[in-house]
Amino acid sequence: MTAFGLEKDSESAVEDTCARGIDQYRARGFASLGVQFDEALLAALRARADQIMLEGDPRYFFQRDAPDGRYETLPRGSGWTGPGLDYRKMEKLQLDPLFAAFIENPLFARIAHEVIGPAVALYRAVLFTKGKDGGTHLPWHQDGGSFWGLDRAPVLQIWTALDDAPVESGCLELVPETHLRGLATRLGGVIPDDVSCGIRGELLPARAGEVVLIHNHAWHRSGMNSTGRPRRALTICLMSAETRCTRKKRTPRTFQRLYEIPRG
Ligand SMILES: O=C(O)CCC(=O)C(=O)O
Repeated sequence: MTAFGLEKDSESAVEDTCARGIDQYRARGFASLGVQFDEALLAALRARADQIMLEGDPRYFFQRDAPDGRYETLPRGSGWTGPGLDYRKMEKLQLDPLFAAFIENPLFARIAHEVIGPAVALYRAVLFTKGKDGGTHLPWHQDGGSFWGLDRAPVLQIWTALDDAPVESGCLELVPETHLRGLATRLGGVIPDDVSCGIRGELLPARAGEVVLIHNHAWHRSGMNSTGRPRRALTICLMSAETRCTRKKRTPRTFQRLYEIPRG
């Protein structure tokens, strides 16, 4: 294990994994890099995620599961509503020192520099949880569009399973090559039923510590969890540090720089 809990592979093996993964991500819209982090680190991240959900903290964004597991009935705008492990989404995890150190790991830095370039910023760091009681169905969606309020489209998300995520836990499902078609709607987000038309994708069960690269425009979704165990995953969205927030009604957001390359 390394300081970042990376599984220790030779430098050339890491390079091969990244190169193959990035090629596949570019061609298909997603790619698994296999298990990259060890259990001690994952256990610490899971414990911290649970602690944040149980204690609450106004700096983070929280969204609790829908009582009936339906995306349409998700509570919106309520934030943290008391201790519980059934928050399906928790954002701004870059504010937590443990998650912040994890996000800065050298594997993610290498991928970000290769895909985006030397100047990288973070759009969001989100924990998606499917609680032991089932979680919420997440419909087909794309992560972008005018709703995101940016002057250019981010294209790279790095998803890491903190628990095993077998098919029955509501694993990721993605439709290959959909990232090549751009956005289904100008607004982005959920893909209307008359556009997705009952399409099925590729199920991507993952083991704890597995890393998946996801193009923001790749159609993806995830189902309910029937394992009786939580299924947590951290996803970070990265973009060029030149990206600007276009929102007008509130102060434009600024974005944290990551993976800065020392000068000289
Ligand atoms: O983990 C999930 O179920 C959803 C992940 C997702 O939608 C994302 O990373 O953008």
